[in-house]
Amino acid sequence: MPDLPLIARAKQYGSAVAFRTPVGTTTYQDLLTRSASLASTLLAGQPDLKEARVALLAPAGASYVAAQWGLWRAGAVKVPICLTATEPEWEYSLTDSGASAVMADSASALKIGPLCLRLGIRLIDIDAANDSAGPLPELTPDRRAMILYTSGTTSKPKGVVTTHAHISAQIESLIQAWEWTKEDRIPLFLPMHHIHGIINVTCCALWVGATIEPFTKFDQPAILERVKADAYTLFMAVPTIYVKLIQALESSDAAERAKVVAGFARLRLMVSGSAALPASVHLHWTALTGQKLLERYGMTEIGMAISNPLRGERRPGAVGQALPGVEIRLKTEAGEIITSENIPGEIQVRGSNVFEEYWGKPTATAESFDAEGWYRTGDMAVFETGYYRIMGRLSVDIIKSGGYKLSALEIEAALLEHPDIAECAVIGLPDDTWGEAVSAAIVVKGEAKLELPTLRDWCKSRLSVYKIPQRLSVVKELPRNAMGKVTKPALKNMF
Ligand code: MLC
Ligand code: AMP
Repeated sequence: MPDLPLIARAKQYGSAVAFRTPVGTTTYQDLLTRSASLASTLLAGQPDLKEARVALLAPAGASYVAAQWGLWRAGAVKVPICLTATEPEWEYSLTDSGASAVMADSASALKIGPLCLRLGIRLIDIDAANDSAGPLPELTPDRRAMILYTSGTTSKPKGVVTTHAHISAQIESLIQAWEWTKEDRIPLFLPMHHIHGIINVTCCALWVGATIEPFTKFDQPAILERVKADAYTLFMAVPTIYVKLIQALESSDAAERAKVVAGFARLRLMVSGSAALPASVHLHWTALTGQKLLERYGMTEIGMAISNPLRGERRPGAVGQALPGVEIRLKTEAGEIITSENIPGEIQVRGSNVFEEYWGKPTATAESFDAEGWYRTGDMAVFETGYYRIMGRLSVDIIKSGGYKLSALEIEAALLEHPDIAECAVIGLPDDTWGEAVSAAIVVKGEAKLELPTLRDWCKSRLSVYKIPQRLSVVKELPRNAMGKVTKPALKNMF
């Protein structure tokens, strides 16, 4: 197998535009040339990096993809890290994955440079590297390709390992279901350390020869200008973004709103996912723009699994049916496989889309699959008149805020380092914009006083901004059961 599928396909697209920005375009050939050069820089004379882990820290765009392809072509495993993470969070991802190098754009290289120096990790400035391309290794699809850190029911994030074959399966399923073509044009404003941005937008677009317009973040005014100008055929976002767009449109003047709405109405498809899209938001968006959002369900470990149809009813509040190549079943807590409608159970998934392992955590990997190789998602759903509807999660320790999956335990561990906090418990409270808002109940030490703004300031050097508590309740004691465990459902009433 001479080339990875994404690379082999890119070779067919040659002079087609892969990335468009206000200052210019990048063709598929440019990406191939640049990635071959970066692969040589990484290889530094070795024949194959043999699954060495290489972290990637750069904003969405052509340089990011050139680096991603470069490290893949050199035989390395990509470890994307969050642009806005704190230094302790970066350090955890680098040391847990055993990264041997970090590839970063010039601005990010300045920020992460001191940490790389302290950890003895090679730092490659993507913008400066310029080696001539040398021989590249031959790679098979079963090689590990990516480790994505995901928060869960443990206090530290786990590294989700996927191979090139898993990634191809995840991409091909979406290409088929949503009928991607090379005529598609899509804005990319989601973070590049999660699958929504990496797989659903970037990899799918580049698989078919489509064009991406990258933004370093969700730059609403700039994106709306482009929507008005018919720059896109597709739009993929998390529910928080649709809520923010509704707020923005409803507060803009009628003439401006009409232009933006007309732009949205002309898109061929708008997708929502990564968190529950309230039916009210779905209906509101349709009323405003005429677009029926297509809601789908996925997870870092499995890619996308369930989707409303491209053609057919897109049901508000439901996520649809299994995607091509993905097997879904529901299982009761008692372990019975559910075969009829209207009985809730845990979603379990099987297929070539499902990840390989949690990096360095064989026990966690084994526990997440049942005896027949079905992956246990920890999400509850029910099948109703032909559509799955997500009902919630089995664990109270997982929070979804702005589309980010957060671990209550990780946030609690950080808060407990505060000198004035004796005990704490973190939960997600319903929030119209963010889905859930990170909320902390704390017991302070002695007569200490603690208020939300000071606590948030203290958190900034320890936790990414989206993990920092939005709400605080100072309590005399936390509600506990007979075993001494905090009863999180009872906590909700304390806010
Ligand atoms: C940021 N802020 C928050 C917050 N995140 N407040 C409450 N809750 C949160 N979660 C605050 C900041 O502190 C800041 O406050 C202000 O909002 C603006 O911050 P920002 O970072 O500039 O926000 P914005 O750009 O508006 O970000 C919103 C967003 C972003 C929705 C674009 O959260 C985002 O990109 N989310 C997507 C995450 C994602 O890709 N998830 C997919 C995971 S994969 P102040 O006071 O400083 O102004 C997955 C699988 C699947 O789930 O199925 O796809
Ligand atoms: P992550 O681990 O960041 O990939 O997040 C995956 C989780 O997001 C899933 O386990 C679900 O809990 C949640 N999720 C994704 N899509 C949806 C959706 N459409 N509706 C409800 N929850 C969703």
